[in-house]
Amino acid sequence: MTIRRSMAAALAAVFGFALLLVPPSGAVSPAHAAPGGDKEVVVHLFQWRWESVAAECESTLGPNGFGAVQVSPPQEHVVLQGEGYPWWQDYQPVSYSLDDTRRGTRADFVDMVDRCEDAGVRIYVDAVLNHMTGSGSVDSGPGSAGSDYTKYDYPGIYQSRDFHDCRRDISDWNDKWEVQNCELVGLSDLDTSSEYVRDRLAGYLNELIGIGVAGFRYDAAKHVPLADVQAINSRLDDVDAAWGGGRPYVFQEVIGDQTIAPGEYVPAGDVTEFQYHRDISNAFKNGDIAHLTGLGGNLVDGEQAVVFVANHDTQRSHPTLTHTDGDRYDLAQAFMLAHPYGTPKIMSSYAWSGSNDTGPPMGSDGETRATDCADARWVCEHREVAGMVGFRNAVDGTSIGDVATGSSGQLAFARGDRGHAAFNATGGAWSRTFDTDLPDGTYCDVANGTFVDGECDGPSYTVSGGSFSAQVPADGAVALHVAAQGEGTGPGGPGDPDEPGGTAAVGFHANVTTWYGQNVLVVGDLPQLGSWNPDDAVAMSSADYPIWKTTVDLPLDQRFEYKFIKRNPDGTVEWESGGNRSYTPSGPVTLNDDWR
Ligand code: ARE
Repeated sequence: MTIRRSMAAALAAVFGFALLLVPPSGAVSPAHAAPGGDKEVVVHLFQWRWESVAAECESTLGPNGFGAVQVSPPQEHVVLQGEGYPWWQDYQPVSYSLDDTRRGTRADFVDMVDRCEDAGVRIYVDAVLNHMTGSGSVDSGPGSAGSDYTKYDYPGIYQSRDFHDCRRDISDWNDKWEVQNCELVGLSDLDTSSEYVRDRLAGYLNELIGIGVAGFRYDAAKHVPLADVQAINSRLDDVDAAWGGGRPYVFQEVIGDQTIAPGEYVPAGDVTEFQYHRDISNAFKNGDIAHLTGLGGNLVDGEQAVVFVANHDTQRSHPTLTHTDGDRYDLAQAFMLAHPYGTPKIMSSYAWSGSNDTGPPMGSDGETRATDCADARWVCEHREVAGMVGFRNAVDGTSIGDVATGSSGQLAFARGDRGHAAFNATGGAWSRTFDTDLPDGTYCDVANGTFVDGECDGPSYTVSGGSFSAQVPADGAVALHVAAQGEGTGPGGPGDPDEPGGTAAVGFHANVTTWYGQNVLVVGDLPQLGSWNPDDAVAMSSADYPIWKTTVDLPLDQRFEYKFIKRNPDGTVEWESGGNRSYTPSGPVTLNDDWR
């Protein structure tokens, strides 16, 4: 860790970035565990039924290397028929019974934990510790498992004395005492300083650990004093031997503000980093990403931060960039997976229109439907970035290396000699040759496909002599890593059924004398060669000056025309003389030319 930190500092000095942060090391502190070893990516399958989560672990999450699923709160909750069964019923516990929630039974839950474990995927439970029910339209039972209750009275669990005395809404958010002792949106606020309440909460969490749950999101953690969170943590059992038997992973929902900073809760576990969410969402929304290698300086140390582009609250309250933004949003989630900072949490949403209270697809009794990703009501955006999860896992332990930028919306970086990714938050393709430390070879583009069991269903790119040429799609990315090598079958790849001829790697070697500051590019009639637009021409490497080199994958058996151009430092372009050059590749080839 010390070595990585000093490398990061050196790079920061070279590139002038404010701060380069590195991913968690997997070390276990006495207070809490680090996220899932070398598989740290979390996906929030918001409101998914237990059996649907299990199926997703088997079909998608395990094979693609996801580390964990955050599941919606598994405990008896209020049932608000009169309000159309809103999604937020879950955040009003009635009891800690797992018997019946809108997402399934206790048996379904246990089966999910087992099946996900078999697929190598941990379950993190969204745990509501701060409060019980509110006094909305329905303030008495029964709850989803049939329990009677009224606000401040939950028979057999809590009675009035177990709640804080400030029985009104938080009104002054600048007053920490109020934030922690009064009621968050009118929810009965548990007195977590009480030994009984602490035991009761820990009992619930330990039952989950006993089932095989490996970690928790503590909902509304900043409304529980730090000492109380730590007292609850100290009562927790170690997790299942399948997960190494150490402390459960704890991350706390702390929305930092002027009263409580997320860093305050680091002693009790990781914390959600909302400033990251704001910075990244805005940067991608505005197409202003070229500076993002260094992020900002005001973030919690990356080893303690859980990061996200959007979560289930922000997609409703601050929808800067959400699944409704399509490719640009997917691109931001892909970037988060490629960048070393924090523990990434991918959002997986359901679609809704109208009220933000609208619950997930459900039956007339409010029971949530099984997820079907082919049904547009389930967005399943985690599948759009599934290939990038392997990238995250493969580059673990490396820092950001070579950085390349084009316009302010374009950024590419190496992750040591293990990965290289390019992001293009503009409306046009970004063609260029990237210097890379990746070893020579053919790589699966995991930004546009997945790599499972040695099969690449995306395009592929060839790294040769320390560089690769790519056309990064508009609002898209290209990402290569050492654990995903081989020919792809995706668009542009040789095995693509839509492109029976496939492609061939065409090397351009041009002998060109230039003066200092000039660059040489190749441009031609194919989109891969910029369609004769000098702005989209493919840059060439001067590493073997005066021979300028690049390699581009071009369609097999298709004639193309091309020329070389020189670009001056002021942006003006000089074309070589004479007619267009042309070639028809029937396999990999190197074209040796002299500037005219
Ligand atoms: C519902 C109704 C309310 C009603 C209440 C009780 O909407 O009108 O009064 O029930 O009957 C979710 C929903 C709420 C819902 C609640 C319970 O979002 O609408 O209330 O469930 O059913 C603060 C907290 C933070 C919290 C956000 C929402 O600090 O912890 O508010 N986020 C978590 C979850 C939510 C969940 C809860 C907590 C409650 O992620 O999904 O609420 O369990 C500034 C402050 C932040 C503050 C933020 C928003 O940024 O710094 O601290 O966040 O504003 O107010």
